[in-house]
Amino acid sequence: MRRLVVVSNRVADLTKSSQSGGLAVGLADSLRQRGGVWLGWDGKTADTSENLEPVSKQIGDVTQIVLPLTRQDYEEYYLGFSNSVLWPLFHYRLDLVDYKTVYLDGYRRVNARFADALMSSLREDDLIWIHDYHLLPLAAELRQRGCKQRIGFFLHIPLPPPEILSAVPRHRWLVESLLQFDVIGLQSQTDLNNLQHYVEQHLSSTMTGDGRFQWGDREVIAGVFPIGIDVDAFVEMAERPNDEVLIETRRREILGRRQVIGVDRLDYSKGLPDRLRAFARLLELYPEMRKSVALMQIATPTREEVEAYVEIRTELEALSGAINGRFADFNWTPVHYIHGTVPRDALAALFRSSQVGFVTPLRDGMNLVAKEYIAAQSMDNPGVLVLSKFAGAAEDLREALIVNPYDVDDMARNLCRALTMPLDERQDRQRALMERIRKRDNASWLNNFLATLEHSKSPPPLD
Ligand code: GDG
Repeated sequence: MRRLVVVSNRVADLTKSSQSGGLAVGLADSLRQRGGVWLGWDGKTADTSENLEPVSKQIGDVTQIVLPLTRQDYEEYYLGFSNSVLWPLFHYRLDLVDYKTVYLDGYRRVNARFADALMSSLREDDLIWIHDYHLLPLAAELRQRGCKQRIGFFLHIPLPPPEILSAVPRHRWLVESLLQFDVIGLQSQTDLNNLQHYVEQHLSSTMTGDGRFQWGDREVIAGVFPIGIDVDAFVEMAERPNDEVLIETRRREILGRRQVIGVDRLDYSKGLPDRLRAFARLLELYPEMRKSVALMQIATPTREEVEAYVEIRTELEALSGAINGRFADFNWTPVHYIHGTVPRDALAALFRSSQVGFVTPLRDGMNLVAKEYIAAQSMDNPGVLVLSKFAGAAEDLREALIVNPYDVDDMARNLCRALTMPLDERQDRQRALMERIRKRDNASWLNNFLATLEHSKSPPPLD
């Protein structure tokens, strides 16, 4: 088995266990099994005068290499090109793209530093796996430095159609850089189709049915590798009694009230304002729902230094206040809005005790919350997942109630349907969904990707 080298914007804490979530844990396990290296930013910003050399730490068979960024790198590479250009662009939000040439300069500079930091640690037969939109040009930088190893890339976010992608300056350079990878992993068939269309329209190359195409003297494989969760670990966490959640659940049961739950990073791609409006519309269209259901929305702070994130926070606070002002009674608050982070075990227990999982992103690579909500349900009395058709997860989770996140009335009607669904239908849907998330779990994502990268196989077909 070849040694694995993982590169991502941030390094995960390899000493932590399940608290940090499925992806990091799955990758860390794989690194431990094969031995390897994990390179990434440590989340700190240093003054230019400080030492910017990468720092290595040995944790068992894994070498962790962390790279500090300067404040300028952080502003241009991280807040700038990654999160004010690529993130909105790749989520189809051209209106929010804030392009500046210095951002692109910073992005290239930091990718070059990642490449410099990695080159001296590589062995001849390493497998290199690079993650996400922060590091699109990293394979190209490594190739320029003579790297011959197989390099894979996984894009965690959507890939937009060429009409959108081509709106950003230097889009051709971006995609040509991407083609320096040997394997390009995407979350959904829609994303793969978009890549195929770009390559045909702008680079005059054609992709074969099994995702292979020729680029110069190289063969590139592109494929769909839907990311999943560690189902058993999440089931176990959800089944474990959590006293605080239990007290709240009992109180709701006594009052005969149901709970709709939403959990997201506070990001404009997650469709939060229309989700809140849809909940208000439910109360408007079906007055009998008043006092019998509440929405708990957990919105975890993220990227608070980017203007668009400040705006969405203000909007949501105003909206939840307005809905509560309009509908609340002395003993019932319709929207419980939490701007904060909840421990993972409490989250699992909250999913289990909520009758509806409300997941309505405007665009999402996959959306792991949808899969976690399913894993957390009890078969005796499962809740219902209401899921946006624009989440990558919707390609697979067909037994969820699929909604249009731009259509507030459609979401309200489906919320009502979920809240009044008979037990046998809920159980049928839950059984099917559980099978689906088990089939495409964290381990199968990891193994399929690494097998494709290692053996240059075509990606396994999806059904
Ligand atoms: C990107 C792509 C893709 C959230 N709030 C809390 C908390 N979370 C956890 C959830 C879930 C994770 O964070 C969020 O994952 P998502 O997949 O929903 O979304 P992104 O963060 O946008 O992730 C996405 C993913 O990468 C993987 O490829 O699916 O499409 O955008 O695990 O449970 N966890 C805790 N407290 C919180 O308050 N503990």
